Amino acid sequence: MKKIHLSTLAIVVLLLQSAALFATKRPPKPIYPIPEPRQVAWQQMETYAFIHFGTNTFTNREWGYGDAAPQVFNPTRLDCEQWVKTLLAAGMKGVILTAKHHDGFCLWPSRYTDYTIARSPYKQGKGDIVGELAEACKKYGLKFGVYLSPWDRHQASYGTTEYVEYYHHQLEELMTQYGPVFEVWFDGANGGDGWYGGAKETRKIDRRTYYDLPRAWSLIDRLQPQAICFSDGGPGCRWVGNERGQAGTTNWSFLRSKEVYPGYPHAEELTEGHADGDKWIAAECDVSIRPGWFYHKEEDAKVKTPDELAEIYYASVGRNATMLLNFPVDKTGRIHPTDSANAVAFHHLILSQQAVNLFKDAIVLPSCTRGRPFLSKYMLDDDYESYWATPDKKSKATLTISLPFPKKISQIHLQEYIPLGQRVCRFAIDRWEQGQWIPVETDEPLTTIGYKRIVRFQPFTAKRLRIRFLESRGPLCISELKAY
Ligand code: FUL
Repeated sequence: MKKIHLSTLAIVVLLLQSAALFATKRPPKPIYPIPEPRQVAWQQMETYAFIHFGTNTFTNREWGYGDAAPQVFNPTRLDCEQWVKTLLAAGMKGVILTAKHHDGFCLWPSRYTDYTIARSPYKQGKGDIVGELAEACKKYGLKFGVYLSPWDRHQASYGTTEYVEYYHHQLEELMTQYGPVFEVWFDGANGGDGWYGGAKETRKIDRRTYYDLPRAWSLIDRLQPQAICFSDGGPGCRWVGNERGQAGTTNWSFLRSKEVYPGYPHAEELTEGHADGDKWIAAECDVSIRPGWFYHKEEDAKVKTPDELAEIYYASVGRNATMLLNFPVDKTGRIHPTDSANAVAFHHLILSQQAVNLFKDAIVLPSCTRGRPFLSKYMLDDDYESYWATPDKKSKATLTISLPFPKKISQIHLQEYIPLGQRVCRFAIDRWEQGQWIPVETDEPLTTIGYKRIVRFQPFTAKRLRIRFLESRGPLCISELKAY
């Protein structure tokens, strides 16, 4: 009798245990700050392009003083479809155009000034390059964005409240006339000397308050709710603190948002983000394919090579940032053949380096798991929305990866499921060799992961590897794990 009773109990316990094991678990609680869905969608673009084009292209300058005659703007073979096709072939997912740079000249016929393309010879004053590019983007499936320089060295009213109204009106034109916009660029270079309607003087503004940027951001939220606003301190994404395309090897997607503003003097902090930041503001790496942002014939032999561009990709996309690659359109109105050839070759180089995921048929054994549907196999399914997670109290864990046969590996990709926050602070990779675990020597320290971390090393051949998550802000949520 007693015996029967015990075995019944054992069966009940067993049933309860397996029920617990197979029961659907709740996802880990988010760890704040977390991104908005539009910030996740933006980061998933990974690489997109900048186009710097304007009077500077024709006057051979980087910063126009604001006094160039509109007649100098005279592209003879302009073709926005050539830009878009080139950018798509270079793997770019979007393009941001300098609708207005610091010189104040507008590439669209703004109602609020006559310092525009309407007074240029281009299409006898009937052109609208913002519109033509937006159209070409729509036709070929590239996302479209704009750069509207807050600093304007042409306008006489610059420095007064009248100019601020002018600026907001122009922003409204751009946000209403050209269809969906994915990003709006608020440059940090601000104030200083300029033509200012002939005054030719130096004007200083308070970078924190002058432009009333919160108003601009709420206008964009209302008219283009999917758009990301770039500035040194966000709110959508932040400057990475340099124009070399280099994110920090440690790169948090957070900032202490009240401290950072356009023109923030401690740019080096933006390279790593603020580990204790209160807002999700991920980094964007803006970098030009040439030394300058605008076209200069003397830089025709200084176009970055495919290898140099690949290094930038690994230092930006590979370190939890996006890569914003600038193409200086030339005087004819086209992307120069060298820039186009190198950018396309760069894209093919990356594709060839990441052609076959060597972990595709791996068996990944986690030291712990949260249970269904957060199993380790979801790191291998190429679906960002599914992920492996650890139980609530487990912020350290090990993944042991077994391959069906030895493979030569030179990079490992890790992606956190960022809708629940950025968590990992430190991790390590080992390979199994002659009966023991040997630490893999990596090109850079293994600290943060975020949306994507690409770890590169001297290629080695292995059948078993191990990833140790050593420190995290909470339970782990890893969405993708790949090797090439
Ligand atoms: C800077 C500007 O001053 C440069 O001319 C360029 O537009 C670059 C992307 O941002 O702050």
